Amino acid sequence: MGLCIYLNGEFITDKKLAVTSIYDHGFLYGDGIFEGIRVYNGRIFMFEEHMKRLYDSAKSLALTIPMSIEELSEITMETVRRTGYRDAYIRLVVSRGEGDLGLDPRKCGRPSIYIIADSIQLYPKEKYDVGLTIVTCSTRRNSPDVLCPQVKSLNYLNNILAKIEVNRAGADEGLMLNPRGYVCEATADNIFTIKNGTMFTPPPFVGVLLGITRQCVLDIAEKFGIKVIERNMVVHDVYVADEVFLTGSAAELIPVINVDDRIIGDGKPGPVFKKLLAEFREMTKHRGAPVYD
Ligand code: PXG
Repeated sequence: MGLCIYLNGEFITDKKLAVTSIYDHGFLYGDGIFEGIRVYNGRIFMFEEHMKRLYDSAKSLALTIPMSIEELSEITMETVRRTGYRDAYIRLVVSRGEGDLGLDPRKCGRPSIYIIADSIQLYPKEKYDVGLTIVTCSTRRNSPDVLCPQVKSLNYLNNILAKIEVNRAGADEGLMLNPRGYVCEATADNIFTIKNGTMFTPPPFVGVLLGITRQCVLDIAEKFGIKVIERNMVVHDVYVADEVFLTGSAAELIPVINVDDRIIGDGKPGPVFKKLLAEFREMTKHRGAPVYD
């Protein structure tokens, strides 16, 4: 029991043996897609949503995943089952496959499927208690008319460039804007603000990935009767918010207490955030597709 990797038909438990062709266009051109999925308490959280998003990303790239969503879901299940882990992180990658040194995807035979089921690297607990310091990055988020952010592609270069800025600034995370300067999201997380009890988050068309955790938060807010407005925001709106937090499959809900040296609220994770996080954690305990009998 331990890490398990599915690689084009084989289950591999030794990381060193999980190797692929350097002619894979996923490697040569970032031509492929991925999902990052959590397993909580023996259940794959929001599994159907992640699988649907994967197949939508594939469709957008005219990449035909060589099996049905049901088959790939079952193989993903089996990969997790073989780890024996009750809490895990799944990285599901589909690339265009092995081709030649030209761009032409027709030269690639069959798309490659890689599933990594590994133990989860949690964010340090104190980050949830103390909150993150973030900075606005000069690297802009992809424009939807260039590469739609709904496609969770293997090309994350803008986000990586933003992360390099974050590291240079000694911050925890970065705020990415769209080419017009509207707030989009962090480098791999969506953003929410709270002002006078109302919750705000950037709308889809501004150029954000419609995160699955983002949708969970919208659902929880509805359940609690919290008013939510999806609208364009500028950095000023973030600076003057009462609360700011990020959401993502890996980060879950994580508070932000400093943005470009502006202290958010009283500099501590706020009450709305705490309430939402508690409900989210509750949700992860019993929701999801069971891996084990
Ligand atoms: N925005 C972007 C750009 C993302 O890549 C999210 C928001 C949050 O989406 P979900 O569906 O996870 O709530 C993502 C998440 C990781 C990892 O290690 C995750 C992402 C990208 C890179 C790494 O978990 N995507």
